[in-house]
Amino acid sequence: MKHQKLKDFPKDFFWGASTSAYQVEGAWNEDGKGVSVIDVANHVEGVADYKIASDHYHRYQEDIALFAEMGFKTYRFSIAWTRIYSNGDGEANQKGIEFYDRLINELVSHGIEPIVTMYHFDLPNSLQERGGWSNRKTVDAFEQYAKILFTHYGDRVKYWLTINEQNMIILHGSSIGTEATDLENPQKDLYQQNHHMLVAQAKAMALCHEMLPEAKIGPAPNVAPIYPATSKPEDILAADTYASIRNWLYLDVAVYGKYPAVAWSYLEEKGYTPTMEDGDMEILKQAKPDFIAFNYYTSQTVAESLGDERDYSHTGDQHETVGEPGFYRGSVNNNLQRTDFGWEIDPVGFRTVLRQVYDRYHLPLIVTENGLGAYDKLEENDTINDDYRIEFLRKHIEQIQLAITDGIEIFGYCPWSAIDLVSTHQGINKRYGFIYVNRDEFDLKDMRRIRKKSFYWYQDLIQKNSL
Ligand code: BGP
Repeated sequence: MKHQKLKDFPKDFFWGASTSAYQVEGAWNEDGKGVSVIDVANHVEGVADYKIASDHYHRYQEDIALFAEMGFKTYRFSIAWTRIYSNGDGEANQKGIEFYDRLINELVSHGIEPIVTMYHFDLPNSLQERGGWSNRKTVDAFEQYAKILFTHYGDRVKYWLTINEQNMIILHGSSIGTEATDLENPQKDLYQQNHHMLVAQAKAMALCHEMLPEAKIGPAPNVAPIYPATSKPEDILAADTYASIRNWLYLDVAVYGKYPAVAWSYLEEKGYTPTMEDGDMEILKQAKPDFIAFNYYTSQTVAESLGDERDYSHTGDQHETVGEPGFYRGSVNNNLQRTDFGWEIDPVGFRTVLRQVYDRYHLPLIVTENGLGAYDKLEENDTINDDYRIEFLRKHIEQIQLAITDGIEIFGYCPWSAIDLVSTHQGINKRYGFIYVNRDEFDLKDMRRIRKKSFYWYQDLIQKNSL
């Protein structure tokens, strides 16, 4: 649909950016922080681990001053569960609580609205040793953790995100650090974990509304539009199947408190249906998110299943194997260009998915991740000419404006990432930030912060509230 006239971005649009605790903070064992599954996961050889990361734990004031200089209206970050409860539950760690108090105060003093992700991949390892999300008790631990966050920060934090990319934790958990504990039947175990996370999320949403009537809370999955490889009806059906398994399962339960029919029949067919306790469906039904946050990087394309291992496709370098015999076959989309790291670039798919999510749930949307991982080069006079990142963001922001003109309610955009940080699989040299951090994979150099060209571009855009 080509509009003759575009609608403006709303006046109070939340322009900002995102990070997550383990990727940016460092200080992995300081001030009583416990060990998370990320700290103990086997790191990919040849790339940085998360021990120092961008040292934001010690430099948050300098970093937030730069965010304010860019004009951020909001900043989306995550709280490390292991700073609040070293072991995931039990006794709280005062120094961890105080760190986020200082960080939130710093944001508020600059007029930046904090958006807090409660859990971004870094499950406390002590909980993992007790079965992690396979153990129903982890639901209680999450509820206790949610309660302490709402108690301490609820006076200043109005926007909460429950679990970052729960769908990626379930579909690609081994590359994130969440493993199945039942090795005999790992997939069934993962869907049991998934159910526990959905219950934990529902309890946290209900608790948030009870404790903080003014606050808003929502889920934060990774959502991708799923394209059929051709217009063949069988391919279209396969795309619909995969969309239900990859996207809608997570959001339908969060919003409507019920598993979508197609994903549920997949779980039945595979023998993966989770065990539920009495009352679980009521818990899921009673909890309601106030908005939907989601991360968008790219679309995915699938075709009719061939019924065997030919169905598996490795899309780019995304550590994501797509395809499942009997259901759908992973496919490559030749209409799209790719990033340095092989991820397909699809701005138009962004508009499509904004429409799909809004039309399915009728809730306001905020984009909590979107961005380009690239090899940036520090040039003379401390310049980083990341025109490719500007181009990527510009094309995606154009699509947001088109979606707003389509009538979609979008209240914010927080690209990944506010500042360079350590990527989930590919180290620090896969950079996403508006601010360069002067370190390499293993040489920490001086860690100084340098404004990239995209910093000034984004600053100008925010100031004008327009492209
Ligand atoms: C998302 C995660 C982020 C971030 C991002 C980029 O899935 O929520 O934590 O890592 O992807 O991915 P990567 O770091 O692998 O490039």
